[in-house]
Amino acid sequence: MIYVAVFMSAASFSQNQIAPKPYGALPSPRQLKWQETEMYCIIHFTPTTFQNLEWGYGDANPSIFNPSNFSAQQIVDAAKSGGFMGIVYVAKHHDGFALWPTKTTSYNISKSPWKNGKGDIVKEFQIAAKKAGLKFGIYCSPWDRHNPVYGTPEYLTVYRNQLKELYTQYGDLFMSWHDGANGGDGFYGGKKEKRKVDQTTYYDWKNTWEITRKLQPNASIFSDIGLDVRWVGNERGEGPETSWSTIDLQGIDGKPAMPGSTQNFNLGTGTRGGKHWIPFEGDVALRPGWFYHPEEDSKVKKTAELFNIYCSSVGHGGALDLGLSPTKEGRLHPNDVKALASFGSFLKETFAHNLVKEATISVSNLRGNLQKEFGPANLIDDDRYSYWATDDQVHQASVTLSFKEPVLFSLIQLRENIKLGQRIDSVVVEAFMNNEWVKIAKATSIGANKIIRLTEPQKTSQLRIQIYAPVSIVLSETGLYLEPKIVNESQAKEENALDKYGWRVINENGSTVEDGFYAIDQNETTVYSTTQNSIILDFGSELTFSGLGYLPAQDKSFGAIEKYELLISADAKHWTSVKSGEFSNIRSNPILQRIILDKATSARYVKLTALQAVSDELGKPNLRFAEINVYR
Ligand code: FUL
Repeated sequence: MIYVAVFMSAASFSQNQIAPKPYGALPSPRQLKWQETEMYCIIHFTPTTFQNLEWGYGDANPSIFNPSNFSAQQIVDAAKSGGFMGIVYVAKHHDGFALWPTKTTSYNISKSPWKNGKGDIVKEFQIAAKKAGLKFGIYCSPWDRHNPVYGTPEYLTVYRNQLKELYTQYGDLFMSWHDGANGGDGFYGGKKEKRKVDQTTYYDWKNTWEITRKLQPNASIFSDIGLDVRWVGNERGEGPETSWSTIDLQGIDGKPAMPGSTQNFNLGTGTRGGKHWIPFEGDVALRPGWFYHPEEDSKVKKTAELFNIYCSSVGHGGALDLGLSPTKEGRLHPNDVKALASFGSFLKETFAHNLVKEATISVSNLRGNLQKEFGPANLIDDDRYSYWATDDQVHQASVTLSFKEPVLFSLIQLRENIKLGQRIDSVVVEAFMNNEWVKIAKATSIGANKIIRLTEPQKTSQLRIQIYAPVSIVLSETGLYLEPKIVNESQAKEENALDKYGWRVINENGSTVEDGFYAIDQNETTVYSTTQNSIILDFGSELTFSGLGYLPAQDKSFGAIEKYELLISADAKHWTSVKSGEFSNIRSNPILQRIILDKATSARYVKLTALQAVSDELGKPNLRFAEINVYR
């Protein structure tokens, strides 16, 4: 008996002299590099910019692509001023127009008048990124609404050849970005039809991504399910508080999980102990849409909003991918440049001074008693791979920070050394106040980075972090910061929107729909839900207007109109159609949609009808409106 005990403690003693064994799924070296990048920008600048659309149909004449004053450097430098470390350029969007002189399709930049057909925008971004010291990545849309062979096996060869060109002519890429939006209406060489593809098989991703691995081994592959980086499930850039870097993926209808056909209920949260290491990217545009629209000049996100997004993307263990949209001129609008620079200096100011560096740090357990290898000094050395660790048998431990003078803080930052896996289940943060320990925050899924943002700054001279894990604890960095106050950032209002006094929502027989009010109450959080496939507004008397704004419900995308028809009437009986079209990308990014009429019109009644809408899980077609605006 005694012998066994001695033997065991000798065994654990020696185990604790060396690094803890890794736990669960682990990141690859490629993913570690991606994780360190933390913030990058994705740039949409294609003929779609010149059409003022979000999704080009694939029919734009290449002659419209002719920026008058393009500067990749202006755009990249603005991204850099925002603290971003890389850029991803959309070399081909869904409209199928290649922004580099490709051999794979004649629908490319050499057919545009820009630089007399000798230009190469991908090259210009690559060079500008290099000059600014930023990483470079590429997005090449699998869906191609122009290509006549899209939907046939021949297209896969075209797409793979496009990737091969992009992988061999533009240096080392840090990301290869693949979109999940796929198959549907398009120009397709003039056929103008709908082409459906089976996303689980059509792109043969397994072999397609072999090309990426072979030609760009350092490029992290992003798609809605990975391979290296997963989509977070929304285009607001927000990851939930609990967001594990590990995940188990499930396909739809019993098919294997593939881009565009994966259950996305756990894309945000991941899976604790999941089989794959695939952290999330939060993608969101600096403006409401991914492409530049002059009418959104006053809707550029400001520092407060960007910092919220930062905290729930980078601060929830993912990365922030911010969409930038150059104007037709080929530069970022001054409002965007200003927003990026202000955000960048806010971040610098916020994280300039880590208060923990002033603290005495004590820990409740120290692995093998080895100060240098596993001691708490590693928690403040700005090295995300050095760490404090506990003995193998200690799965619950605390770090206590003691300050000479009370400190004021509002952000608590923690990092694990993810080379050893995502080990920590949760943490509880306590402050010593009025002679007792008071719980002030808790968190789960620490991973590469966790920012706990307090609702109010707290002041204390002692702070304790209780940590819980199923294995020995490995914590790499601890930070305490005070978020500076942001002043003078007003929220932009919809310009040109008419006053809605006296309006009502009616049904086909003219009677008032009581809760229709929610669609015209100037409140974007209240929702009017209807089983009808239209909303009808009665202005009370004839009104002259030039367009209509439609904001779908913001909580979930179901009930959003994907294809619409707008009609007007003088008597709510006889209707005239004034415009129809698609609300591109509304499923993923349910932002305000504007229908601008070719010329102003007058009517007492207006009807917005859904020709196609996003149905809910049960296939119900309810339409859900957050707000309708009408423009003068
Ligand atoms: C989406 C696309 O459909 C959008 O147009 C945009 O490119 C965004 C980044 O990804 O899914």
